[in-house]
Amino acid sequence: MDCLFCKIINREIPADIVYEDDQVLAFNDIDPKAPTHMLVIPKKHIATLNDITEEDQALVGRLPLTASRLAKDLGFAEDGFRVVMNCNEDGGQTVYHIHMHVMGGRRFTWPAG
Ligand code: DGP
Repeated sequence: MDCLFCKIINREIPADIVYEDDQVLAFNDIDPKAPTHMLVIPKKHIATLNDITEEDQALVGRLPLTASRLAKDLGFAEDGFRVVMNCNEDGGQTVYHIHMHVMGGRRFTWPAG
């Protein structure tokens, strides 16, 4: 499958991996928008948020669970952090394998641009 993030999962492309279990992978974003900027992805290929099915509920639930665990481990959970999931073109999605951006280490503004 010609998917960048599947290639990272399969170690065909290198990445700075910060967490892995049997269902999810987390690695540092190549173009960070905060002092810490990680991506948490399911190992199952799901192209967009629109493609999530009922059977994916537990798997997708692991994304915010992993995000908050990483934020706690890295020490910015209490100060706060930002998670983002972009969907399709208007949402700003550029890689079509769902991913949760996890950004911390600075104060964010709202609304997002
Ligand atoms: P989005 O625009 O929401 O689809 O975010 C895709 C993110 O993926 C973007 O912040 C940059 C990141 N990214 C793209 N290519 C690579 C790569 O090869 N390695 C890593 N670590 N991150 C990547």
